[in-house]
Amino acid sequence: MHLSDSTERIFVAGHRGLVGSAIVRALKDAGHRSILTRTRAELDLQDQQAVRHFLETERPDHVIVAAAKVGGILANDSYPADFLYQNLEIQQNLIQGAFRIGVKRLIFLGSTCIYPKMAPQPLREESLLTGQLEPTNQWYAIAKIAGVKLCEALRKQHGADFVSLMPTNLYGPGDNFDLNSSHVLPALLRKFHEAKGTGEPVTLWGTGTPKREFLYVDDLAAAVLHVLKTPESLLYDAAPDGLMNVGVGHDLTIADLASAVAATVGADNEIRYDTSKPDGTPRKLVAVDRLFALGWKPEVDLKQGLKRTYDWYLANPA
Ligand code: GFB
Repeated sequence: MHLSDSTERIFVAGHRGLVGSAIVRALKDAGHRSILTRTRAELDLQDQQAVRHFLETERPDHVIVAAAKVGGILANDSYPADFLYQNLEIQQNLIQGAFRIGVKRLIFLGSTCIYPKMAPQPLREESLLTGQLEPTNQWYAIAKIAGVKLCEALRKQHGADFVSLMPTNLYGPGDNFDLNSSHVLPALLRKFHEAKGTGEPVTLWGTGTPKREFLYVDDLAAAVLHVLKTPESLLYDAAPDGLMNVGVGHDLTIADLASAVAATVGADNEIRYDTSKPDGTPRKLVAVDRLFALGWKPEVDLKQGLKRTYDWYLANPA
């Protein structure tokens, strides 16, 4: 059942991450005061007994699964076992645990890399499991597909109101700027910032030709809140299988992203490409008709979002 009252208890798993922290901000801004959070030291989400105990004791009305092992293309490719196993454990403990205590609604967050590498663009929810995955992130994708299917199965078998949101590539304040494990956008902000005024070239990975779609994380948080408040009949009319993409509806090449980042930072360094690094999937623009039909729209364009993220980076040196 949807969120209808600001006193309902909402557990945001992963509240210190890019996504979870934005969701907590959005909930607080909307006047919600019963927001439950636990740090990793307080609650190990890979520990099934601990998660069950926490949920049975705290009895949240709603659960948002924003906790996950995430990273950019190189991290995904380098630590396949971690990405597969940790995500399976975290999501299974939370989804099954939430089901056992009968939460009103659960929102499971994943990523658009669940769709086949060569699926028609824009990627529709119906393309799930119609082809081969992108090899660099198939491990993470398989875990997330299992989560989507567990939510769908619990709904089919038991009528659980569990829904899955698949955001496109996210960025914003609180992002990871570590060059080995980050996604492309924070990596480029850091690379151009550090190269600015040095006359040194900036080296990008791959060929610069893949296209990506970027969603500002506060827009995702607004989408989560919007879905949390949408009555069941409307929600499952728009998404009969309980799966919904979240994106902006347009993408750009990594080379064009680099130009936009350079302009934000005020850098004019030469750009080089290290083609020994992977390109990943050529394109993964998502179809957002389902969520748009429910009345949500993104508000922060790439220029504004880059500026806000760069300002955050400057104010929060690593
Ligand atoms: O954001 P990113 O790491 O992940 O890379 P994916 C996107 C594109 O940017 C790739 C290129 O073509 C990279 O080769 N790129 C260029 C760079 N320079 C850099 C750089 O300095 N750092 C990084 N990280 N990339 C991830 C998945 O895929 O996207 C995850 O691995 C998840 O599972 C996430 O789905 C949203 O967009 O390729």
